[in-house]
Amino acid sequence: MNPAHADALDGLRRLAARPLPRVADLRARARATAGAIRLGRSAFLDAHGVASEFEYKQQSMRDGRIMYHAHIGLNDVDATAAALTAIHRELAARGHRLDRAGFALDRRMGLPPERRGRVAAETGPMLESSRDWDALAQAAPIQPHLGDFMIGQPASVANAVAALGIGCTTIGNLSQYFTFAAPGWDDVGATAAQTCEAMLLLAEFRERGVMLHSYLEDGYGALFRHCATVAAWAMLEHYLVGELVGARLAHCIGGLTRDPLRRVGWVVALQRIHRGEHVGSMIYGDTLSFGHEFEHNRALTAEYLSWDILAQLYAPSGHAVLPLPVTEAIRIPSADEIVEAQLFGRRVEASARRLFPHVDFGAAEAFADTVCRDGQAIFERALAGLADCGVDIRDPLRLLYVLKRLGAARFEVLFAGHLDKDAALVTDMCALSRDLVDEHRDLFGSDEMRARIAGRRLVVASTDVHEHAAGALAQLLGEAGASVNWLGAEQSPADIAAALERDAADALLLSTHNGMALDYARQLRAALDLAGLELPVVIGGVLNQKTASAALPVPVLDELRALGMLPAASLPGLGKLLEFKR
Ligand code: B12
Repeated sequence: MNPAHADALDGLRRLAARPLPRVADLRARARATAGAIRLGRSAFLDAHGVASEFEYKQQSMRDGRIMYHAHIGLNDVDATAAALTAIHRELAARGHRLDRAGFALDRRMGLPPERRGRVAAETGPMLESSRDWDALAQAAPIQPHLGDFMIGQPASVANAVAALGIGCTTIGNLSQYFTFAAPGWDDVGATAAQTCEAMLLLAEFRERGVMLHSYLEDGYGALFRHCATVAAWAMLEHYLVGELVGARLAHCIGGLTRDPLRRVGWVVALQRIHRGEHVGSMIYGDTLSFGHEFEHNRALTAEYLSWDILAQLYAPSGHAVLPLPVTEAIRIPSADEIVEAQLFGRRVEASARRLFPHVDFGAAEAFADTVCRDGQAIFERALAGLADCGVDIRDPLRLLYVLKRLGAARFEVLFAGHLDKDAALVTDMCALSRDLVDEHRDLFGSDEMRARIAGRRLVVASTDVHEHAAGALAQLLGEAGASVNWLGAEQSPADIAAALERDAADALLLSTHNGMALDYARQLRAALDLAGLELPVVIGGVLNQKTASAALPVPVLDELRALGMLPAASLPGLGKLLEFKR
């Protein structure tokens, strides 16, 4: 057995024994909390006379109606509520409606209120009073979807209670539990217990149509190399939530799936994984393929959205579709950009309905066959392997804890390693990272670049969950002869300063994406100064910042330069920025 394998199994045995709260106590507490909650009524539920979004989705599936989703999160709740009202008004004026809105909240919402003030502000609104929560459900008859920094974070239970109170009946996001760190918080046991208790709370409202949302590509789905492992993971979540917790699970996928036939294939595969009972939340638009050219982005939307609509005509699953605004690769969208995308989407629906009778779904079915077959084998191997290591696989809290600590890479090595040998279906995200490295290998291998960086001690890290650019950069620099210390994703300013104090470096290369570039850079500069550390800091990614004076995050390149940082627009641009004193 290879040493990495043996290590991982040893690690599992240790995790199996770590003391955790009893699920029976968490379930009793969830039941008591449920007893004290009055399920709210959103303006949407009242407008459509339904008890829950689940009921509305079933009705829409029967009527052959395509439902629409928009993801929204301006800098504060008033701007976000005003945007909802405007979107509803603009669409209604043309005879359309938006069925649901997902709120991209500020990441600090995942923390207990008393911990929120210490960390960098990020894109999206904060909800700090019941008035703020109500605004999301009453600004317009658009059903609220709360799936960011809710369940899966240290404040899971309180946020789930608030969401139920405003009539939000689809609440997430189990996948974020496995990958999204709450800034400055590292108590995995406490987050696991909060996540488990919040899921048990939703289970108490299952018969009233409440669903737990999980966006697979927010989680390990963005890190697994093989599509079959993503399918196995969906089976594991279905087992954990459906069988062990007793809640209704609504899966979402799509943001990192570029191949339209795979997008249809996943709708079919998830229905099989949920044994024909799946009512999905939304199919996320193909965000990964978006660039800075708006015409290119519109054409992309026409392509992926056609197939997402065809999938709902072919195998209705209740998933709402998401026409992405053209600004997807640049920043969070404005209300006007959302309206433009939604109207564009209705145009695409008309042509998809005409195309439908002539479309062959064979390739999509074949994709579903393969990932479900191979996924089932991985799923069974995982449960058996975990049980062999003493993990109680009937304990949802134990599974949450162990699987988060194990991580995506070790899970795939332990239970899906065989897939590396054959040309299994590699995920589109994994293929993109691999292609990025291939595309830049010659440049980083050039004499000029090697002369510049060979032998240099370089620290590479990401400030948030976005790790593919930084990961590719770390690999390219290592191959070009640098000694690379890859810290990974979700690194706080304090983590970075501590790593640099532990191991001296010649430069720091940071990737950031969440609209906190300036706040983060200021905190990092302070931490480096405090530790007396002086080194070049190159920073790339989405270099903007949420501010109180604007509704959308603003670019901050000049401000970063004023802090002595070196903003980088792309990988090739790195060479010129790295000047080392001999
Ligand atoms: C993939 C992705 C995700 C994945 C990340 C998977 C993973 N584990 O890495 C998932 C789905 C998990 C995700 C989550 C979120 N995301 Co995201 N994500 C994207 C997406 C679609 C692509 C980014 C990407 O990986 N591209 C591929 C890599 C290889 O390229 P790149 O990162 O663009 O980097 C290039 C350059 O910038 C440069 N570069 C980047 N870093 C560095 C560093 C250095 C030193 C150098 C030299 C160069 C360099 O080189 C690369 C190649 O050219 C973008 C939209 C887009 N199309 O760009 C949104 C986007 C970045 N995400 C966004 C947001 C807001 C989030 C969330 C907060 C949403 C939410 N509310 O949950 C969460 C983050 C939560 C957290 N814990 O941090 C926003 C940022 C908005 C803003 N700042 O204004 C974007 C722009 C989408 C949007 N319009 O809303 N996301």
